Amino acid sequence: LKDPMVVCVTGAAGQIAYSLLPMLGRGLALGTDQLIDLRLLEIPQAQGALEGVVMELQDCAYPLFYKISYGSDPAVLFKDADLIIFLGGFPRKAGMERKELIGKNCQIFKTQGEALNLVGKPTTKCLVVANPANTNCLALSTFASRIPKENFTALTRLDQNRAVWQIAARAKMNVAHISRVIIWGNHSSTQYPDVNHGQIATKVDETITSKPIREKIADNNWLNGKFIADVQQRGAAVIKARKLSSAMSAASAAIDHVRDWCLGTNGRWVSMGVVSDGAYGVPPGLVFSYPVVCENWTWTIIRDLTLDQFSQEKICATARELVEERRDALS
Ligand code: NAX
Repeated sequence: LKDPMVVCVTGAAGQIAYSLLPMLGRGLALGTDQLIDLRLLEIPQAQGALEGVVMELQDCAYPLFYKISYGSDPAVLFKDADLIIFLGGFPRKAGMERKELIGKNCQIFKTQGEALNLVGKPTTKCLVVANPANTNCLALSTFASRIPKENFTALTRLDQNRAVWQIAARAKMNVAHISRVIIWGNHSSTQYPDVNHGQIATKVDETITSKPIREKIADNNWLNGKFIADVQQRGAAVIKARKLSSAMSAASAAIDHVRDWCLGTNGRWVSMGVVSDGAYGVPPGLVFSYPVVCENWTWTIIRDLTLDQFSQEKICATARELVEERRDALS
């Protein structure tokens, strides 16, 4: 077994955490040989519920959880962390404006960013799930300026997984056959699920060949219309049906994101919110979802893809929304 990594999860008494922690304990994110020094952060009012979660984790008796601690002070729990998964945030209340939600969450990420700046390491890696995920991630990295910007990522893998499922179902294939589906931009309804570079693997006489998604699914009206809208609105559809927001799928996507970042994608493309260096005309500094490949805790943007006008407009629109969010968050 490898020496323990310090992994902190915020919002640890919430519903995503309840699905995520068992997957972490079973080694699905960092490998089944990686010991974990687990730290759980919650607000003071949720410490009672958190104690219950800790009791259950103890009762799961995961051998990989070498130590479990919890509390409400980020300056204690973030100390020397190797990985922090940020699930904790201020929820959207009925009648609340997006701007107000951004303001409240940015305050949380400012406080946590300042704590991280004091006690984190230059190698601490961060995944932000709490919404607005891209802009929270930007606020966090802004206030933890001692830590390289490349160490901060936001979750758009759930959107990718949703898109891949829709394509697989339409093509009557397994999700494993689908590759290179991209989520561009913000984890919001302006995100752009793009299949123009996507492939579907088909077995012909024992040989596997890949065909463009647009060849296999010839219905352009569906691909450019309902497919995009359904992926963008999937979170709302789950809330409508479940009366609760996505939790199991969000936890699973967060685990996928960490596993791929840590253990590598082996050339597979995945989508992650990462700091823009201006690639594809996106304003530098925004946390923007791009197609990337990963290896040993580094990510590299897939460059030089040809974008048609439809894609360029969609990417511009989601970048514009992120510019507005940045203004609301940091002004
Ligand atoms: P819950 O409300 O069940 O849990 C959030 C927890 O965070 C609560 O227990 C709360 O006490 C805690 N919390 C609040 N402020 C905190 C702080 N300052 N420090 C530490 N903990 C704090 O929400 P849940 O369903 O678990 O969702 C968590 C976040 O993920 C939400 O912001 C949600 O909007 C976001 N999501 C993001 C997704 C993505 O793909 N990026 C998809 C799923 C989800 O909607």
